Amino acid sequence: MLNIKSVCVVGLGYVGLPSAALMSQAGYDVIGVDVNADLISDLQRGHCRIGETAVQEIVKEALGNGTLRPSVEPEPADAFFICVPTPLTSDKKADVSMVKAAAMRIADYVKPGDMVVLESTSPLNTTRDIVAKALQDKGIDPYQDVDVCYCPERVFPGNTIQEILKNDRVVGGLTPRAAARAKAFYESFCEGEASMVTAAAAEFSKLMENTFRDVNIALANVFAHIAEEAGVEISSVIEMANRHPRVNVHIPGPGVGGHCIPVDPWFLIDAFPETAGLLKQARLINDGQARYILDCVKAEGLKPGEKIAILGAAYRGNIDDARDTPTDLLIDALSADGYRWQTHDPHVETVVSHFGHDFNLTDSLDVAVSGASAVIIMTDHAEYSGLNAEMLSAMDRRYIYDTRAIIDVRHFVDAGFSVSRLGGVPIAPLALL
Ligand code: SAJ
Repeated sequence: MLNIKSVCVVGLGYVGLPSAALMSQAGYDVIGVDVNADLISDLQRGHCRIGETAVQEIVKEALGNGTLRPSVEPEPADAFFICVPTPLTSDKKADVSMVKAAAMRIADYVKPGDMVVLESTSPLNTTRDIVAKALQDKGIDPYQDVDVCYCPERVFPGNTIQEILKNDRVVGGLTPRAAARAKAFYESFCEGEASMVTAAAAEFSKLMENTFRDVNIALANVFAHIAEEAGVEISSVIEMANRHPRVNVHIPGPGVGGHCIPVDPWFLIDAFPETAGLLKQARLINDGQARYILDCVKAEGLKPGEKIAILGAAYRGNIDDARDTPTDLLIDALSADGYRWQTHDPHVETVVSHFGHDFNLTDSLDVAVSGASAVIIMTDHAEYSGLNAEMLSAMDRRYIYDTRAIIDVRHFVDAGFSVSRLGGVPIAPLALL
């Protein structure tokens, strides 16, 4: 039934490239395709742009032994995988143009008996209305001639290889035969179990997973605001609440970044505007965190023109990924209110602002904090949990806002700093003795 020896993976980003390398490691003959000619020539020279060591190792091995061949042009294969981005347009709609372009490109190479799988996070019915349609337009019947599926990735950046190998998957077929074939394929190189559903159910499942997280993070952020108003420190309360066997309050923070969670709920909000009010509210709460934090900092008496040191450009801790980082929203708010800023990150080398701002990125903590009137900790990098007063001695004024609750508050208060923390500062003893 599987009948797959060669595969063509279109889109060699954070998901496509490691997936292609794992398929080649499992014995498939893989051609990896990307429209970015620079990326392809880097790969042809054996250079992998993804920083994760495990990804680098496996990609280099696959390139080295010739089982993964990078190219700007697709080739005939037994199975095709589309792993291209689906960003948001400026009016918060799904931009599926890259899925459409990829589907049209591979349609020239697909022959009867092949399998075509969409992995990109997509609005409901994209597999049917865009991928299957592109095949149909070339005279291929997507229900009879080939097997068409939607199979979303569930990768957590920073642990990509293990996540691809171990996580269960949802395989959504346009037909039961297509779902069964995709299940057999994924289970041939992944340890997780693949559940068979319709393509639309798999598309919905992916959007539901990330929306669940966004709404729960928004709830935690609202709890943090309430805690501040009520004068109760949030983290100890969350810890207590989570001892209930059916409660899992998430962690409040500076907002939600990354390429998926701040994006995917909009696919549902756009398609179901009347029904998805809660989802929109959650999005606005999470995107409003940066402004909320800056207003707290301003309430400490900081004047426009003063310098703020931002610690962290990555969207979460210990990764070099700064896509859709909440730091960009903070910088936009700082810029609107006339502050100066410098951003420190030990992992991130480059970052692109949605608003056209310069992050003023440095990997020197001294440079970042020198002359600053405030430090705002945005990312939970391990390096920041070890901060001490001496490391911030170049500041002009001793004030820290910790959005991630990771610094040793007692140490800084004893050293003469004033410290704010999202959800309140735990100065009083937590337990009643
Ligand atoms: N965050 C909080 N509080 C929390 C958890 C996260 O503020 O309690 C923030 C993080 O700091 C970060 C953002 O949310 O800015 C998103 O981070 P994340 O840890 O939720 O995960 P991502 O975006 O790196 O990966 C998510 C994962 N999806 C889910 O956990 C449902 C991953 O499995 C998906 O594969 C990935 O999105 C994706 O590609 O869709």
